[in-house]
Amino acid sequence: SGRPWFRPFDANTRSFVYGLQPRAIQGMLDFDYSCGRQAPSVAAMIYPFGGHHIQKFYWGTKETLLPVYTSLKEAVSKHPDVDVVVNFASSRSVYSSTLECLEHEQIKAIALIAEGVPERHAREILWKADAKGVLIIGPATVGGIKPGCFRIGNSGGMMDNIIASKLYRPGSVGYVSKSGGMSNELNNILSIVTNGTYEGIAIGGDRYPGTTFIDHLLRYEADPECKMLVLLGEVGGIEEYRVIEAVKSGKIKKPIVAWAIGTCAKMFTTEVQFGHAGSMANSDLETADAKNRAMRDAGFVVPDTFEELPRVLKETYESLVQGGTIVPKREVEPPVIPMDYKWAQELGLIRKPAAFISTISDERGQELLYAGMKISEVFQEDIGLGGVVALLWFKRRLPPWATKFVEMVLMLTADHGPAVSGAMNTIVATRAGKDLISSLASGLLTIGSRFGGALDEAASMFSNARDTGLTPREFVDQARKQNKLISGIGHKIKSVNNPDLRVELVKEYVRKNFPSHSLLDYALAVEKVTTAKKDTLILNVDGCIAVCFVDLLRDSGAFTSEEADEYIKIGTLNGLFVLGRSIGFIGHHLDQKRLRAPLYRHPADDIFINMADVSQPRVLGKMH
Ligand code: Q5B
Repeated sequence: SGRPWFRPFDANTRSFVYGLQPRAIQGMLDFDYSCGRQAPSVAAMIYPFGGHHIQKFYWGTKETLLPVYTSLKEAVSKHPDVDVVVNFASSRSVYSSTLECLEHEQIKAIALIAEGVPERHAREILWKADAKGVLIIGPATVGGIKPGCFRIGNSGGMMDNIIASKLYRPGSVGYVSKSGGMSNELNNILSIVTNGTYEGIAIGGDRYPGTTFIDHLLRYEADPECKMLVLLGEVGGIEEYRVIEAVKSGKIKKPIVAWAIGTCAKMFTTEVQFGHAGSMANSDLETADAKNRAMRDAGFVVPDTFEELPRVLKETYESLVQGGTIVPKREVEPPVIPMDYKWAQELGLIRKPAAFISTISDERGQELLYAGMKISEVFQEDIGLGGVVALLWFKRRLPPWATKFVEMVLMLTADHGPAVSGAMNTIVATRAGKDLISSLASGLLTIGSRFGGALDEAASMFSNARDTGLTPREFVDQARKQNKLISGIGHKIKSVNNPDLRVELVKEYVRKNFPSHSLLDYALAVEKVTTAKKDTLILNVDGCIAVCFVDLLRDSGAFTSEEADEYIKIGTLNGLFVLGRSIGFIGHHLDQKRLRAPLYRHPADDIFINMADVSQPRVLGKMH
C-alpha cells in the first residue's frame, strides 16, 4: 500500500465490507464524501449467499454502484488496491472469515465488529494476524475513525454527529479507548477543546482484543502528524500498565492525557462487572483508581475526575499550540451531505404528495388492518368471508344476514360444471400446459355480458325500469323495441320446467332474511312476462343475485341511496361472480393437472369450415 507501518488508514484507503451492511456502508460513503475523498472508501461487499450482484449507494447527491462478491478470493483479485476489511460477520462466522482474510497478503488491517466471539477464537486470530503483521481491531467494537480519511463501519455515529465533531478533517489528537460510545464522547470533547481527533480507535471491550492500547499509542507516537495522545482506559485488565511502561522507558514521549473509567466501582460492596466483558477488577492493580494513580505517577496528565478531562485536554493542547508543536489550520466547510429521505421524513422536515391513495387496508403497523379492523379482531369476531368482503369492498361492517348472503352467493356461483364458457377455457388452457394463474385468467376473461358478467347491467336495467315507473310488461316491450336483451334474463339450459335450483335457494334466503326485497319481486314479475314468450327466459342466477344485491344495498340501512347507486355503477356486482367462480376455475385447473390431461385439439368434424375461393384474383372494377 506504500503507507508507513504506523498509518494503516489514509485518504486513499480502500476496504471490503464483509456482510450485507447497506446502512453502515452508506454511512462510510457519506463520511468519505464529507472528507472530500475522491473515491469511496468501500470498494466492494463480500457476502457468500445470494450470488454475485450489484448494490446502489449515494455518493453525495449522485448514486454509485458497489459490487457484492460471494468470495473474498474474487474480490481480492478484482480490487488489488484494497488492504482493509471491515468484517461484520457474526460471532459464529467471524473466525473462519477472518482466517480467510489473513490468507491474502494484500489485506493489512481487519476490523472485527461481532460481539460474543469465543476468547479461544479471538486469541487464535490475534496470534495468526501478529505472525503476518496484520492489524486487528476488535472484536466487539465499532472500530475507529481517521478524520478526513477513513471511517470503520458505524464509528462516529450519525452524520450530524460526524459534522458537529469535525471528523471530516484531521485534528492533532490520537486517542484509544475501549468503547465506541465513549469514543463518540471523546470526538465531541476534542472538537471543542482542541483542534480535534487525528485518529481514534475503540479496541473493544473483550478480555482479548486483537490490538490493545499500547499498539495504537505506539503508532501515534511514531506518526509525526499526531501531536498529542489520549488513553481512555477502564477498570479490569492490565493493558494500561503496558502504556505506563512505555512512557517510563521513553518509548512514548508525546504528551499523554489519560483516564481510567470505573472509579465508582469502589462504592459497591461486591465486585462489579461493567458493560464490557473485560471490565471487572480481578486484583487491586486492575481497579480504575490504581490505574489513574499509576498513570499520574508515570507523568501522564490525569485529571482528578472524569468531569475534569476536558479542562486538562484543553490545557495540554494549548501548551502544544503555544510551544509551536501544533499549528491550528484554517477551518474548511465540509460539503453538505443531503439528508436521507426517510430520515428527513421521520424528522418532519420534508413532505411529498403521495402518488397513490388507498383507503381499504394498511399493513404498515404492527397488525394488518382491513378497513380499520385488526386482522385478529376479524377472527375474534368471526365475521367470516362475507364480513371480509364487506370490509374490503364496502369499507364497513354489514349485518350478519348481509354477510351470510355474500357468502351464499360465493358458494352458489363457485362452479356450474365443466361445460360453461369459463370452465372450458380454463380446461383448454390447462391442457395446453399453462400454469394455474394463466389458466384461471383464461377462464375469467370469458366472463362478460353473456356469461356470468350480467350482474351489473341487470342491476342497472331492473332498478332503472322500476325507478322510472315502468310496468314489467312496459319494460320488456321497451327492451324489445330497443333491440336489447334484458341482462339477467335467459339461460342456455335452465327453464321454467327445469328451474335453476340455485335461483330458488337465493329467493328463499332473501324472502326469509332481507328486510325488503322489492326489486326481486319486480324482477320475478318481469320473468312472468318473458317466460310467457319462451320458457328459457327465466330470471337467471346473475339476474337474481343482482336484484337481491340492489335490495341489500338500498334497504340494509348500511348505505345511503347515493352509495348504493354508486356501487352498482362502478361494477361491484360482477365481482361477486368473478370471486365465486374463481374457486371453480381453480378446481378445474387442478382437476386437469391431476388427470394429466393431454393437449386438447377440437375435432375437425365439429367445426364447419366454409371458405371463399380466392384462387383467382378478385376484380373489383375495370382498370383503365
Ligand atoms: N332472448 C343467456 O341465450 C343467454 C333474452 C331474450 C330478452 C333476454 C341469453 C342472454 C342476457 C345475458 C345474461 C347470464 C345467452 C346468463 C350465466 C351463468 C351460468 C351459465 C350456465 C353459470 C341465453 C332465444 C330467444 C331470442 C332472443 C330471446 C334471449 N335472451 N329476450 N332478454 N335476455 N341473456 N347472461 O338460450 O324472438 O327467438 O329471436 O344473453 O343474463 O351465464 O350455466 O350456462 O352459472 O355458469 O342462446 O348460469 O339469454 O337464447 O340467444 O337463442 O335467444 O330469446 O332474442 O328471441 P340462448 P337465444 P327470438 S347466466
